[in-house]
Amino acid sequence: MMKSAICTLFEGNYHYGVGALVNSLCKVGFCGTVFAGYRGDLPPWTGLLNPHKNKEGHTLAQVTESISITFVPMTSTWHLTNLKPDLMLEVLEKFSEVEQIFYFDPDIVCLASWSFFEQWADEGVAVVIDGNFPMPQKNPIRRAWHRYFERHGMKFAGTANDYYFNGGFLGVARRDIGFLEVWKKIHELIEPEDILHLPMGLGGAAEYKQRRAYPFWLRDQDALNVAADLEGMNISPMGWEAMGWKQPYEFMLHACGSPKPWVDTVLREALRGKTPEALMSFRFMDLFAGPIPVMSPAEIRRRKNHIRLAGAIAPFCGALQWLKRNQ
Ligand SMILES: [Mn+2]
Repeated sequence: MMKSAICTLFEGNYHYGVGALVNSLCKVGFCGTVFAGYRGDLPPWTGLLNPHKNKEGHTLAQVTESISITFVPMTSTWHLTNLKPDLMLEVLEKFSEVEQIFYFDPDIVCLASWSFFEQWADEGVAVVIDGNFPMPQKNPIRRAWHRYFERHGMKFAGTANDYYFNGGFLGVARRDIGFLEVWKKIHELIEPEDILHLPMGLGGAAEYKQRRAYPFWLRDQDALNVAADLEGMNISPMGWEAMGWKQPYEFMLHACGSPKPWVDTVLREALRGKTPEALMSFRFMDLFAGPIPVMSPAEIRRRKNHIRLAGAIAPFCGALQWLKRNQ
């Protein structure tokens, strides 16, 4: 029996997403531990799960008989998104019985049965193609990566073809641990760029770094793509359907845009003509219910009504906005 473990990273109101992710894992048949790296406060719902401390002082919460969460405080000053390989490697090093390690962003929920994910990571490093696909080998940004990392002795083999992968999910078998080590190494090699502690979009960095033309604009995701293109890497890619960005919606749903499904601003946006993403929103709402009661049933009903109303008025508000713009 293969044993897998899961990692996620969160702070602030992303705890809603962690709750939905764990609830989805309960539904698809995952058994084991979710290692939730965090900064700041523990989720308010932790208290409902009889939490206790382990010998390292980490808080442990039992969700069901087969799923528990270990909350791991992250001490690095880097932005949490850059700590994915660190947390995954830490779990593999500490728990020799773990054969596969997965990372999910806290804005992702799982839909496919857990055995599907285990088979996937068994094929190679499980990754999903991003919206920025394609990125051919001679793409100038990819070529800038080649030049930068070849100076550090890395050898590119075009393993990633013209794919560009999303950094929100990956699954790695212990056999492919070298992928995580090199991903971490790539982070260390771009640390002199002084961007790893900055928020998404690199606000606070030099102006030219706050644009896609800058080769490390998306940091951990760019670093992941550098790793995937190196000689000897074994990757197993899936297309957009795996993130729920096109049909069939049967693998994961990744609410990568903003606002996140737990932020109740759909009505305000509908007034500006934006139609809510009904499929994502309703699925997340259902997953807020349990086993972890991330939101009360009354709150979920209220939010669903906001989504319905927003969906109904958005086309009309959009038409008014259009008329106003084209007077
Ligand atoms: Mn995400």
